[in-house]
Amino acid sequence: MKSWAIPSIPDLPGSGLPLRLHDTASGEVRATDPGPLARMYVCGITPYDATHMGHAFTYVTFDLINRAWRDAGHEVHYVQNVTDIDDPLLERAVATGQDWRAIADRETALFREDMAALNVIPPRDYIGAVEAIPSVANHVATLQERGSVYAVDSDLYFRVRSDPTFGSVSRLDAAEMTRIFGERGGDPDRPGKEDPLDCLVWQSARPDEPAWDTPLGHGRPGWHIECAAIAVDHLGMAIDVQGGGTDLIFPHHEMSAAEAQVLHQSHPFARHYVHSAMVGWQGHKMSKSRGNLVFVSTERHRGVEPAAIRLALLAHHYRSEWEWTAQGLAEAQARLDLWRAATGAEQGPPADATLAGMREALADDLQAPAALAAVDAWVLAQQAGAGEGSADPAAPRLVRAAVDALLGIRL
Ligand code: 5CA
Ligand code: ZN
Repeated sequence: MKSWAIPSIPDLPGSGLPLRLHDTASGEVRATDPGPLARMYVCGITPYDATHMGHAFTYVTFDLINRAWRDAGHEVHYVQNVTDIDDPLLERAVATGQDWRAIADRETALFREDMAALNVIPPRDYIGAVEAIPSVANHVATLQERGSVYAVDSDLYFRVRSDPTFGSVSRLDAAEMTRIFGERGGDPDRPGKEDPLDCLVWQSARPDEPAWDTPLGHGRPGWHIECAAIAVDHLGMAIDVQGGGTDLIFPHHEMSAAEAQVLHQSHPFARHYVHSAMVGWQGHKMSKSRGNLVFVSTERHRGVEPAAIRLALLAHHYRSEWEWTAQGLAEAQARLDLWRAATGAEQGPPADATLAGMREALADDLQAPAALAAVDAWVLAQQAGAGEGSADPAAPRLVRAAVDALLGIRL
């Protein structure tokens, strides 16, 4: 699939620090240790509605990882999917009388626009579920050869316990997994399953639903195998980061890791499982199914600057839950104006320590609020005319470049 335009990223003097990130599977903040090429897979949207602030928070979080690795001298191979065929999309098509493909195309186009406006570095490979169907079918056939697949009626299920490490991403017990599985698109109670947690890898064609011809028969892929297939095809195993929001920890990331590990007979699928917290609005998690949404595009179209939206998102650490508010956006706009004025000045206090402080904050599990505080401190000092004697004409430019390269905010 077409991705979106690559933003220019200014070069900074020196180099960023090794990035430490929280890993859901170990429950610890640990150093990432990518080679020259860092490899990251982040779960993409299901395009049946527009990008909301929760999505934006998640993709900006992983954009910070991308930028921190680049600053530390790594190249980044970033892959993202689009779930352009799945139940919610078909349900929306039926409810609104539109063609499911038209909805997916339109919402994916809007997502690209939103991401470009938010200055998010695009994935190198942006892959739709539909275009991945031949590969998914191949991988399911391999799982069959490994004895990890069985049929229920004419649908195919993956035996999750064929991965001896199943459960190690979410670290939930079986009862907890079964409960959550039922709530998040799974079918623990379907008669004929060997284990309630086994997950669908291939669904045979249903009347009035789209289906594709493959060696597995006429049908469509299950959700988890889509991401497992796309990730291993483009990145291989032991990728540096598998990412998404916390709502994907179980079942999605548990299942796709298990499938990839059985496919490749190796462990782990990912060295870090990184999850961003849920953004709420008016007391509830923002979700398409609940309908309590603030869309990036609606805000843009009413004249809100995308950089202010991004700065409002960055005011929160990626692992704390928070609520989108008009006040948070207004504060971000005010901060942006202040930063612009200060970095537009002809001189300012030396900024080497500011750059170092931003790098330290981001390398420490993406402490974006602390990185913003480091910029705020320089801006305040600049405005107060601090250190007039030692004022540096290159400092405002350096702060502007650091804010652009590391935070993705163009002043
Ligand atoms: N297509 C699947 C992933 S393969 C999917 O979950 N799509 S989605 O459109 O529902 O969500 C896209 C991304 O946004 C996921 O990483 C999800 O975890 C994240 N996300 C969804 N809602 C929120 C929210 N309220 N706050 C933060 N992130 C969210
Ligand atoms: Zn996914």
